[in-house]
Amino acid sequence: MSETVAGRKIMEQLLECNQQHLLAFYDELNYGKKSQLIEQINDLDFSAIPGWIKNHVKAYKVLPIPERLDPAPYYPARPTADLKHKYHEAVRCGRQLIADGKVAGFVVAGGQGTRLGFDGPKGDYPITPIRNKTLFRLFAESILATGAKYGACPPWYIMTSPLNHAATVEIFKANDYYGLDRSKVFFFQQGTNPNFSFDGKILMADKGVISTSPDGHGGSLKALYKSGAIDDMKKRGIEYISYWQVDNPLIHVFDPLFIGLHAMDGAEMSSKALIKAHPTEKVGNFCLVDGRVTVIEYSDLSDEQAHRRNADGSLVFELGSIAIHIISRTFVEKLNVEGFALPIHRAVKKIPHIDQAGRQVKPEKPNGIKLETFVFDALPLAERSIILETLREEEFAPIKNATGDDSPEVTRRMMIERAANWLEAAGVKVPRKADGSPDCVLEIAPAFALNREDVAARACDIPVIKPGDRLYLE
Ligand code: UD2
Repeated sequence: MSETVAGRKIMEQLLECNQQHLLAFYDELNYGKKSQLIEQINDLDFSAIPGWIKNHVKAYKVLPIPERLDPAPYYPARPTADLKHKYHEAVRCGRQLIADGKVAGFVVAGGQGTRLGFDGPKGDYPITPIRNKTLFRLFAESILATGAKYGACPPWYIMTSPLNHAATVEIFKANDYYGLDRSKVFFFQQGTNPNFSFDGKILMADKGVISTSPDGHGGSLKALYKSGAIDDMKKRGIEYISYWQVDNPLIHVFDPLFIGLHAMDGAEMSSKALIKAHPTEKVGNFCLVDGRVTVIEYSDLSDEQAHRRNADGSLVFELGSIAIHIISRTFVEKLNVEGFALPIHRAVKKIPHIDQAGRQVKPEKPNGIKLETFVFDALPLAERSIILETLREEEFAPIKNATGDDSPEVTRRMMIERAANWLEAAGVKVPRKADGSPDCVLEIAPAFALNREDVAARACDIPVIKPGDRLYLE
């Protein structure tokens, strides 16, 4: 291997980073496996590896928390009197942008979903309360319904990772793309980072395979560009990217108000936020640092900061990040053309690998480090960024765990509750139990309504609901 010029260069790079063990079993590999391993090694970012090992693997360099943190300003979920006109205009603007084909959907679906314990891409998880539609189907139907409502069906970009790319594409094919025009569905894979042992060695998954993990949802900002998705958007005239996570079925995939406020304010990357349920809720906190919107992890906020209150009793840092964004296409282009790097976050994990003798090891306790970047860390890079408050019951019920908090059971309950709220707002009587929860199972298909206003417009199509009924509206 070291006899060719290319081989010598690889050896030198590995030696410089102290990673020559990656070739320990090279001579035992067949030709195909040898070239796959060399390809993987060539993909490693040798300029970054020494810094990662020093700052994030062997030691943990805590990112400095700025001395001065201010609460980030935001648009409230319900407009104050002075904002009513602006919200009205923003909705009009957002609707026009969707109708003009300027907005694309973008879901990040490259994660492993280990906590849910579901075998397969999370987007294939069946979730709706009556029809058991999967997350992917629900999003696809929402996109189709948007097309029907505004006369222009937005394209959909789906980020996968090497862990689930083939399976995801197969699911779409098997479901005939859920009725979407397949030329408007664009899959691309995010990048990966190597996994490290605590002593700074890259782990091997097998004799010819480096152990890697997806590079975090922050990797989407590079992958959008590298994959050609941004070029594709440009050709289609897309200006705004509506970003959401695969685990949240309550998402309003294209919210005219949010899109309109972002566009009217000339923002580059914007976010939706929730008022936190309690001071130390485990979500990122929207703060203002040097005038720029920044998300500070819950674990990085001091106890005093987390509990600090305003005179009216509200929390000073009350806004939690829920991973819903509008991103201007030109912002992603600018970041990539200028060259950018997001801060690295480390996660201590159990990582299966082979040992020095080539034996498979399935660790019982954490044995290594995965490195990721987070998409919200791009917010301070934006010249302008707005935040719009949304309501938990209206738009946030992620599926993270098999049971308990953020489980499918809770999500389904919230889907029924939201449907009940929308129906009641339209004047429909919904039977409720003594504890206030709906005494019926409800599912509103996106084709019937995308939001409460759509329900109101179709109130006369809704039958009388009796206790114990199961009602599917489509
Ligand atoms: C994330 C946020 C948290 C809150 C929450 C809302 C972080 C660190 N925290 O928590 O503040 O907003 O979401 O639900 O992000 N994904 C990829 N590639 C990756 C990793 C993740 O596509 O390499 C996708 C994944 O498929 C999912 C989303 O990103 O759609 C969130 O991933 P997660 O479940 O790891 O995020 P979580 O729960 O730590």
